[in-house]
Amino acid sequence: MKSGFVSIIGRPNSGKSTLLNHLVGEKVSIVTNKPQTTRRVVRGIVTRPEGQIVFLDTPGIHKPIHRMNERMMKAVREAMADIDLILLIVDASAEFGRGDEFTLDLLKAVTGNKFLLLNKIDLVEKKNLLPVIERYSKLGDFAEIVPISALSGENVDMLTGQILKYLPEGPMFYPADQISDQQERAIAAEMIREKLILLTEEEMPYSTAVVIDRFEEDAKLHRIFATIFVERDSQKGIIIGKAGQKLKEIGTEARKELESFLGRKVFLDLHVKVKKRWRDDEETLRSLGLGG
Ligand SMILES: Nc1nc2c(ncn2[C@@H]2O[C@H](COP(=O)(O)OP(=O)(O)OP(=O)(O)O)[C@@H](O)[C@H]2O)c(=O)[nH]1
Ligand SMILES: [Mg+2]
Repeated sequence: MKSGFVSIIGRPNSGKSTLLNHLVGEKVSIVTNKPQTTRRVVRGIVTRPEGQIVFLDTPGIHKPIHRMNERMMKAVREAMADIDLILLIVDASAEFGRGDEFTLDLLKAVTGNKFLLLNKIDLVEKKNLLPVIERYSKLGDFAEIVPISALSGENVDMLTGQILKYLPEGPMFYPADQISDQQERAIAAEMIREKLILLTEEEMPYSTAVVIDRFEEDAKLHRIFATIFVERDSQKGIIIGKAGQKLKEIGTEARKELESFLGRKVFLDLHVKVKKRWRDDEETLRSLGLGG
């Protein structure tokens, strides 16, 4: 049988996590309409009679300002080394820019097979895809170029078959029924962060983090206690909202999704804490799995 590791690489918001979820068939990585959602590598595992593919969803490629963002980029570089196949995913509905050039430059240093995935074709007229394909064929060395819609799933199933062709013979790395490497605790933190990002605006998605303080289960329910870190008092106020309304909304949304994921009742307790410049604080980064 075939098996291997396949990294999904691309700019923020290009649809990497959406693609991972579609490939795996379940939500294992959070998705939002705002860039820099994914902060750590998330593995999604697909097992077929022909073989096993371990996909690595990675943070979007961007210029780091904070230590946290440097760690995110380090994770991307590590996911490009020692890998069987790289899937570069680009938003075909967006203008080509310097960020795309930067991404292609990073990829140039990597030997080994690469696919180009032109994503969001549901938003693009077919005739406008050709110039994008031509441009990328000139700039990069791609074994396959595949137009897809990670959202609708167009061409995504076919992609799995194509990927398997490029993988070596190898063993199973995970049990056949395992779909992700993430522990329930980590998934809970991510689901809370997803709702936080979706329900807040401007700088908030970037300057918040979620840490699970306690994760307990008994016969009836899961009890989850989590802290949301922000950088300033004003941000704390925004997240809590008038009479605690915003925090309540975030908590309710997260709890509903956690209950359906865990298959049982959840008691969720959220606290907001100000921690100045946490994005540059090693200890906090370590507690978030972003330590150096
Ligand atoms: N119309 C359309 N939207 C898509 C498609 N794929 C992803 N999106 C949307 O694009 C946005 C970003 O998707 P993500 O999967 O979070 O993107 P990402 O590349 O993981 O982003 P980061 O984690 O921030 O790097 C979300 O609003 C998705 O719903 C697609 O094929 N078509
Ligand atoms: Mg993502």
